[in-house]
Amino acid sequence: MLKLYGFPLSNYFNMVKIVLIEKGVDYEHVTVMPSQESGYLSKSPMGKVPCIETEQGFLSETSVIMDYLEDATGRPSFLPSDPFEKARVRELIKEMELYIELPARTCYPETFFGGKVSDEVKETAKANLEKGIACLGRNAKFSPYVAGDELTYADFFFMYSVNLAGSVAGRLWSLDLLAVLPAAQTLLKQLNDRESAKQVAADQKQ
Ligand SMILES: N[C@@H](CCC(=O)N[C@@H](CS)C(=O)NCC(=O)O)C(=O)O
Repeated sequence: MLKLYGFPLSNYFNMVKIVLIEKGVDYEHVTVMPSQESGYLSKSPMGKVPCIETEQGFLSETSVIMDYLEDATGRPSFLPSDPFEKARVRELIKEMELYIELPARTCYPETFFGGKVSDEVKETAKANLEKGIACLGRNAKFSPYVAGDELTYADFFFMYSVNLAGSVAGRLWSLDLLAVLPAAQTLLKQLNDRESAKQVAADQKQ
């Protein structure tokens, strides 16, 4: 059986977990924290979570795991069959990761973990986040889903990444990051209403 390594407070872990739930794939959860110990680095080369263990070996990097699950498991599919539309989904995921998730992440220590982040880092993060959200606004469709009328991996990435970026902006700068994207707010609510999302949220709460 496929094993999913990670912990329920990790947003990346939850992106993979919701895909497994939505696809009805049986899996075993192995609770691990990110680690630089050699035992874990042999599974996840950067020591990050999540990673998965398949019959052939380990895989890490969330978007890569999503692609693997798409190819290795049955329906439902969360990628369009048309090559261009498929690439568009991957483009949206890459943009969300590079230009929203990663800038927001530089402020996670102060936002979520009681730490302190320098004003310089915060200013850079704020400027980059605003650019990243503008990029999403230009490139995503939100009609109603991120890439158009079908639920795709971009939605699973969006719901667990952009929501935390929103928390960063709200807590650090009293800024409503999604104010400029009302359709994104509607979609976030809609995605969070899915049974799979409720299960992820319940496990997170525990
Ligand atoms: N690019 C990785 C990022 C995963 C990631 O950053 N996970 C966090 C937990 S949410 C982590 O392991 N952080 C520990 C670290 O960066 O060393 C992916 O797509 O899976």
